[in-house]
Amino acid sequence: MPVEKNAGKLSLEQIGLPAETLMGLYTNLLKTRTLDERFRKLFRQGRFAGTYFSAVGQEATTVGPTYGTRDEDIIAPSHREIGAAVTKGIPLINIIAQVYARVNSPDKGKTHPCHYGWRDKGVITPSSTLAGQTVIGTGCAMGFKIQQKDNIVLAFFGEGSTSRGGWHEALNFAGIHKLPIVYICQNNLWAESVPATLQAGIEDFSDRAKAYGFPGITIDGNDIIGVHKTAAKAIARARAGEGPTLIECKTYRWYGHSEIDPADYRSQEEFEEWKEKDPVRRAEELLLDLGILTTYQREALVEQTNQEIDEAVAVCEKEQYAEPEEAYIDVYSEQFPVRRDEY
Ligand SMILES: Cc1ncc(C[n+]2csc(CCOP(=O)(O)OP(=O)(O)O)c2C)c(N)n1
Repeated sequence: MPVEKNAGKLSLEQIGLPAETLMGLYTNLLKTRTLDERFRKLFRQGRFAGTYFSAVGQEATTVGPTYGTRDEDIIAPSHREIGAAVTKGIPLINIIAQVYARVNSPDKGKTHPCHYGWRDKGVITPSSTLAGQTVIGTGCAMGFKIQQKDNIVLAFFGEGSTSRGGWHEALNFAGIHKLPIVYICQNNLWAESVPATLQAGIEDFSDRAKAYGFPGITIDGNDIIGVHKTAAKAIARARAGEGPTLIECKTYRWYGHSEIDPADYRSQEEFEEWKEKDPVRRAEELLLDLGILTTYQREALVEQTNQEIDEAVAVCEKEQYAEPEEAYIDVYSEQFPVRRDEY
């Protein structure tokens, strides 16, 4: 009897997502991974200054929630959200220009590498203050509520950021006002060298939502299907005016906090264990198995991304740095405060 392809595995029907969505999720995962690994190499070659915050290993936590959001929806990222930047559609050249701090970066080179923003697609340029964007994102969600728009906000942060006072104030406020926001906690077990066990006396950071009167869910952050479906449900709830959700994604960053951190506070066993749970490979195996993806298509995708990266790097490396005066431009709004009758 011929062995059925996909025998014993999930069918598309069981997964509950169309093939097009699965392919879209995978394409963004692969693009993110390819770009992230290239940035690491470029940093080691001394091609840009500062440091680099890799998100390799935790791509599903950013691609999954962002995929399928509207241009008008807002992303409030922190420093490990390359996947959200790629998936929301910040042009690759602008992502690269940001890391290179050149004048063609959306922030004109004002911020640290990996602080991706893009006004056209509603991605807030993060400042480096942890949980800062959680507060700003919550304000944006309040804005949508006042404007009676059914747009939503996705706020991203690590488990370490949940120790900040502003983080708690933001979630408390969102719970009171039932704001259209989904909080995504990427629990990668470490905040620099501080383990999650020294960050909080609870095992699941999603438990924190209870104190603020909205649902908190803990999920496998390396399962792109689970992350996407859970986030999509929370987004639908937020759009319907039913309020926020906190989703804790258990995941792992493969490399140091940044490229200047050897991560020697972690064990090799821990690293190996999580490497086995590679979210990109998991997605790839599933798609190959379902017959949605071929290895040829995979290679073509990598090649195309690498070509795009090569071209963008060449442009960015020729670009200028901004003039020092740029530091004072676009920092304060000249139109503040906005009056209610101007909405
Ligand atoms: C208020 C504040 N304190 C400290 C830092 C320095 N810092 C940058 S990232 C980081 C660790 C953050 O950990 P977590 O929130 O878990 O995110 P992860 O880096 O693990 O993605 C620290 C301490 C900062 N940027 N802002």
